[in-house]
Order: sequence, then C-alpha cells, then structure tokens
Amino acid sequence: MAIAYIALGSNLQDPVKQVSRAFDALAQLPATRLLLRSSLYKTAPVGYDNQPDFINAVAKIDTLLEPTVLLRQLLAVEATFGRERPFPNAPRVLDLDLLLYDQIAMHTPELILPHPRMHERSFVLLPLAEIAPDLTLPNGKSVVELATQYQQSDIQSLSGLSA
Ligand code: PH2
Ligand code: MG
Ligand code: MG
Repeated sequence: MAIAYIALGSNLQDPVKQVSRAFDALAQLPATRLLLRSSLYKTAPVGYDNQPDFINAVAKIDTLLEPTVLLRQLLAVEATFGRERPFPNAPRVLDLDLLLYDQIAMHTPELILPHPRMHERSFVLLPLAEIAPDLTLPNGKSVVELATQYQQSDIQSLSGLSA
C-alpha cells in the first residue's frame, strides 16, 4: 500500500463542480481509497495569464496501483471529464497531477516523481500544507515552510464561503 498526493485543477465549465466531481472520481479508482481532500482554492493562472482563474485542491490517497498505472488512471479520468490539450498550459476542464508517491523518485518519459514543479507552485503547496502539514519533501524541505514563502494574494481558500 502506497500513499500518494494528487493535485486537482480546473478553470473551465464550472470549475468548483469539476473539482468536486474529480474528488469523487478519485474515490472510485480501483484498489484506491481517498483519505483526505483539501479545501478548494481559487487561484490566479500561473504561466499563461490570459485565461480564467482556477480552482485547485489536493487529495491524499492510498493505493495498490503502481505509479505508472495510477498515472494512466488519472489521465483516463481527465479524458472522461472531456480534457483537451490544444497547447501547453491551456485552459482545462480537469488536470490531475501526481505529486508524490511514497518516497519514490523516478524519471521516465511518462512520469517524473516528485512532480518537478510542485515546490514552486503556491496553488499546490497551500492545499498540500493544509492536509499534510507534517510532510517533508524528498528534498528535505517542509511543505509548510515552502508554502509560507509564497504571497497568498493570488490564492484564496473557498472554505467557509458559500459557493
Ligand atoms: N496549472 C498549470 C499552469 N498554471 N495555474 C493555476 N493557478 N492552477 C493550475 O492548476 C495551473 C496553473 C499547468 O498544469
Ligand atoms: Mg498541471
Ligand atoms: Mg497535468
């Protein structure tokens, strides 16, 4: 049994609904349990500015699926949500990124673990710090420590707000 963390993101077609449904889809994956879901966060787009704000969140699962099998399951869920990939960082109905899988480090054309950009993305670090405050990344840095380095003006938790 492995513990894995997955980043969820959407900025098309009612993103709050898409991310909420995506948590349910993760709970339905074979040989996998959804252990924790973070709050939903409204976040400004990073990398390609001319697109709608995102809803982002992070899930903690345990799973018997091997990392590459899990990744393919995540891509299949994205596809059932109607994900298209017209160009890198394009607006999307659903993005599911595998962030961490136990302490595994791997680098194949299909999958890089840990996710190579997670350390620099407030829209990943803040929800991750919420559900896994004691987590230390394989580079030795605490998630909470990394998360607090970021300006939080471009990211807003929706918990407690009526959506
Ligand atoms: N995902 C990206 C690029 N930029 N910005 C925000 N706010 N949220 C995302 O999920 C996101 C992004 C690439 O997958
Ligand atoms: Mg992504
Ligand atoms: Mg992705």
